[in-house]
Amino acid sequence: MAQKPQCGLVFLSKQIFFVMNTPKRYLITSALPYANGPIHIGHLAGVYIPSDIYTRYLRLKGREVISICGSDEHGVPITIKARQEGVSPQAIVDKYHSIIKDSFERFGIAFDIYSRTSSKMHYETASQFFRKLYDDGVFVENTTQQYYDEEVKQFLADRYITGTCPHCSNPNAYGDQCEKCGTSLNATDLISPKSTLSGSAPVLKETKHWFLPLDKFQPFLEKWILEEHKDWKTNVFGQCKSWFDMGLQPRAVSRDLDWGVPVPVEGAEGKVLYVWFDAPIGYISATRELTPDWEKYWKDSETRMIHFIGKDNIVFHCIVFPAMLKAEGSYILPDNVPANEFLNLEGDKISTSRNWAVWLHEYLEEFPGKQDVLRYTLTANMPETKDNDFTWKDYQTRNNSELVAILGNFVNRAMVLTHKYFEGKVPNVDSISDFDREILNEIPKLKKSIEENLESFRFREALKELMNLARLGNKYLADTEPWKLIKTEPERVGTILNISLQITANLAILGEPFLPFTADRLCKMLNLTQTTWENVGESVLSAGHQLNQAELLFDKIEDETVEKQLAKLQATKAANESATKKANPQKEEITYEEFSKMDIRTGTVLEAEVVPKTQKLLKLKIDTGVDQRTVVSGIAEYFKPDEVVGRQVAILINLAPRKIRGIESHGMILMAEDADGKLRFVQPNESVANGSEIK
Ligand code: B3M
Ligand code: ZN
Repeated sequence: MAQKPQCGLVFLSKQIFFVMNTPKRYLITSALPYANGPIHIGHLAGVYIPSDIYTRYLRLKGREVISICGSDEHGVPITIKARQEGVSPQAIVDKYHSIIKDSFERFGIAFDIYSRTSSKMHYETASQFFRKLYDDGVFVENTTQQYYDEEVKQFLADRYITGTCPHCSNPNAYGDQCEKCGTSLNATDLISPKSTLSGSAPVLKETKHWFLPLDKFQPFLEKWILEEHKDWKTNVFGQCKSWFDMGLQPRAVSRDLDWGVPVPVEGAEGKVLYVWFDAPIGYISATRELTPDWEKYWKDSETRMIHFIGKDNIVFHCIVFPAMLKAEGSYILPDNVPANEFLNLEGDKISTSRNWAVWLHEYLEEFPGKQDVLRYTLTANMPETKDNDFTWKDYQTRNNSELVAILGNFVNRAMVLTHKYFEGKVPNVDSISDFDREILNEIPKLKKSIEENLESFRFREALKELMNLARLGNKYLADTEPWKLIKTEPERVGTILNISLQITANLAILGEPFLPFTADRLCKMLNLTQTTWENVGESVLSAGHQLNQAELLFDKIEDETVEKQLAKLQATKAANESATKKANPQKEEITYEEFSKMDIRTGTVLEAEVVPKTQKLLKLKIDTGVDQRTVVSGIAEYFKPDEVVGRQVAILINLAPRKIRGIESHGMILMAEDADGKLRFVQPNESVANGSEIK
């Protein structure tokens, strides 16, 4: 099992050296996203941005590190989606695996491999892993009563069944887990269970499964976590402790499903590995695909394994998977599992089913070249210790007030002034003033603070320190005002700009884990190739070094951009609401003859005014193509007069005239009324001659 790298105190000649046995190598895993939908900002803030920052940081430090991820392609979430879309599970995972993989690549998430659990390598690896535990007698074979849906003739596992959580009373807990309190469940734990396939109350039916006896692993797991990993994040440590307090229960690691890795045991036809047994093994199979040296990552105690996940996956990565690895006997265990909490969107929980999300693949299309703006905003708001919220207003503010005004502004001034006064060459340092020294001394301090924060998975703090370096640069230029000295003290200006360019170069190196696209552009502008963590300091660029052309790193995001995104979300909300509202039942049937009596035409509104002393009525003058006539219409709550003048409408012209508030109304405008009573015009999709007959 992995020995934690110990801080050794070595007393040598009265000096104390901290000898931190830096791990020989790192194995970074990121939760395998279910291939039943695209990636959204909640996934990014919870798992993939922290994982990517940490991995990039280790690479910059020259550490040996691999970053593993891939699509989680089994399990009931996939088969439910397939059933919804009327296609095969394979079609679903093929579709979303490529969308997810492509969007990660375009967003700069730099995995070493992004694999998938429907791969042959995974089937082989997962089957071997299960078989080893089976042959070693680790599993408890048990025939138990499982919930069965008699209407669809299917056992109900995981998300095929829902009910009330016995621990937190969440009414929408699943058969394997309650997402609200995180507790892992057996379907039979649910109160008033219901099939999500037919909606019916399921019956209990006998079936055989293999159970991982987590109860037997509790003493080991408690010692391993509660004594040896007190350094784990409070939210993680606390969840694990609560499960220990409840007492771990045996968990079935097989399912009666036709989609998944078949249970490699005689007499197990129709049974597959439980997705949460199979998926974490996906980390291993992906590593096997990546390198023939995979065992040095998974079986060498000098490797430090870190799992990046969301809080709903803590039980599987801190309890179930470590028990599996311990039982198998040849694997290391995770050294840390820095799970993040959840990100909400505009104050509401992100939801795939309600389409309440900012989808990564859509963001990349709508905001080309702005990957780092989203990376920056999500890191600044990362839900590291508690749920947090993403708003488009904050996205705009972070971009305009921080990226543009602080980072972009400083870099641009340093670059432009050097081109203006020194032909784009790094100037010589003349003499260093006390103030210069004060500024330069801040660089190693900020570097150290960024390091310490990243080593402790405090990404928000680390990012703040990076921006403090940009603030330092801005302050330095504002206080020294080189533009005022160029005529009288050009050597002083040279020193000021040299120091400003060293700060810029440090921003390029230190910023790479957080803002890789910006760092790349900065390096190109600076013509900087040496960018390891050790290069950070006060003389990254030598005097005389030729810079490339300057360009603006960020541009302002206007209010219209935010309004467009908010309108998109409002439309989603409206669609959700109307989808959940039932339409009125059909009216009594009529014959074609009865319908053909109605004379419906296209017309154009010529004039409109509110009927005095009413809230709902507009008096309209309409050109029906047959004549011009007055119609009184109850649409004033939804449309102002100037919004309807000139609009083409559908009008029933042979309706008997009626007096409304003393006005004779000749006809009726056809409107669509939604479940909330809101009215919308029914109109031709392109303008046609007035009087055209609607049939
Ligand atoms: N597919 C992600 C989720 O629960 C799950 C992670 C598997 S990591 C092995 O949304
Ligand atoms: Zn619960």
